[in-house]
Amino acid sequence: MKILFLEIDTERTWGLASVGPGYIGSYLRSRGHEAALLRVLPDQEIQDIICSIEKEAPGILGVSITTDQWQRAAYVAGEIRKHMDTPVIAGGVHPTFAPLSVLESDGFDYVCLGEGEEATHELLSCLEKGDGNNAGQIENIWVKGSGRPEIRPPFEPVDEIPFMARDLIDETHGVIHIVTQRGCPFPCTFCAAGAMVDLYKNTAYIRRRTVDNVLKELRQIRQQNPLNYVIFLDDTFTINRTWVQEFCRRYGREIGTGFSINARVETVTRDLIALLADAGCRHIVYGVESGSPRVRQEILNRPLESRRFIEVFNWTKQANIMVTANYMIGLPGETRADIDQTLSLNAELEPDDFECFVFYPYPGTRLFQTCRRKGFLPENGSKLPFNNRRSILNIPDLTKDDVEHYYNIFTKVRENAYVNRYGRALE
Ligand code: B12
Ligand code: SF4
Repeated sequence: MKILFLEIDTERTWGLASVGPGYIGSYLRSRGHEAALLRVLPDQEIQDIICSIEKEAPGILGVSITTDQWQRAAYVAGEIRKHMDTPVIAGGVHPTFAPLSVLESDGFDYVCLGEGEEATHELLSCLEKGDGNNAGQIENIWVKGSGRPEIRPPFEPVDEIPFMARDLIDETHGVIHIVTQRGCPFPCTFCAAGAMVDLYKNTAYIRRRTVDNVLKELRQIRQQNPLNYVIFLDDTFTINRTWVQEFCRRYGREIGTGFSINARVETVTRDLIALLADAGCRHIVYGVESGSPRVRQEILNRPLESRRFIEVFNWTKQANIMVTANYMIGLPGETRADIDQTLSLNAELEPDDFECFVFYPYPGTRLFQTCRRKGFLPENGSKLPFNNRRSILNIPDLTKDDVEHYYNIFTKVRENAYVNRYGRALE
């Protein structure tokens, strides 16, 4: 059977399509099915989308959905359903943690909770045999109108998951994206990665590929395509020091192409950063989140001294690695004074670049529950745009206008820093 994955672009078109379909498509192909990708552009007419789907003639449509993509995905799937009855399955973080709203929406027949490789394979095999009525027995697959399915154990051993199908994630210019682990062991209250671990009820979801397996994938890519730069997508690449040390020793020798990672300052040392630099690391993105120790400890569950960030940012710059900081504003319980501390910490850190996101409560996360319990979430919350620029929360001490005001300040600071550094305006 053929699955056509729809990548729903929102107002910002991410260079990379969702990685979930890259993995599922590859697994399905290894089991004799077909898989293709269709990018649905933000302003694309429905008729045009339908024509493209008809040309592909899939047996099923698959949509990977983050909360940012949800509203447009629901609209597009609803419109598609008016024209064709091809079954549609949704997966990814949003359907996993808000499955009922997805199943209540007209365009979706199935939701995949958690990992999708084996579950999607079993569903396609069932549909191919005309045995759709039995789909309700498949672990992880929630059929519209049926009860919640059981969750199967995570895929093991993780090295046996087929490498991602590159054509399904829309990579360009030889910039290669690699995932080396599934799950994250940290308990950050705002993040859906931790929620995935909760779904599996223990840490079994957290698995890392061997260094051997990761390098094998890179070598295989290099044989078939240009390999100009590697972006490791893992939320925290530096979780396991021994793994990273082995990786650095071998990557530098066997691959050597420049790469970037995401990290947390708690997980690195000066020596590890030097090793990463020697192996070819050019850029590290650190989640700083807030400059206020109180916010980090009480709201985000990331107790940490501010001086640790300063130290690690200095080590990173001294190793000639570009450094980006990620911040969040508009958190439940945050005050204007806290956000001022974030601005001050940014001035001290002097990152090469930073991103400031307005906080949105993602389903499945602890802060989502907090916002609901405290009445900060508006009734129509799930209908408001999730664009990480304007707050949707009704927080007594921090109004939406306050958050917008600070978002504009961060934007100005970023633009000015860019002009000072590069002598030209940020595009
Ligand atoms: C890589 C990554 C990206 C990549 C790719 C995104 C993607 N959807 O794959 C890029 C750079 C494009 C990206 C962008 C953004 N991201 Co991002 N990203 C990640 C990250 C760090 C890793 C994802 C990963 O490697 N997954 C590995 C694969 C194997 O796991 P998976 O994606 O869960 O897929 C499995 C299952 O979910 C399921 N599945 C997935 N899709 C489908 C589809 C079907 C049909 C089926 C059946 C099953 C299925 O099967 C897959 C294989 O087992 C996650 C954190 C995390 N650990 O999930 C955040 C995360 C997904 N991102 C997040 C966010 C918020 C964003 C951004 C808004 C930027 C930002 N402000 O941080 C944008 C929005 C992108 C968009 N299009 O809307 C949030 C999403 C929360 C939410 N509820 O929406 C996450 C969870 C981090 C967080 N802060 O909580 N991101
Ligand atoms: S924010 Fe980063 S470190 Fe924290 S749980 Fe999410 S992925 Fe892990």
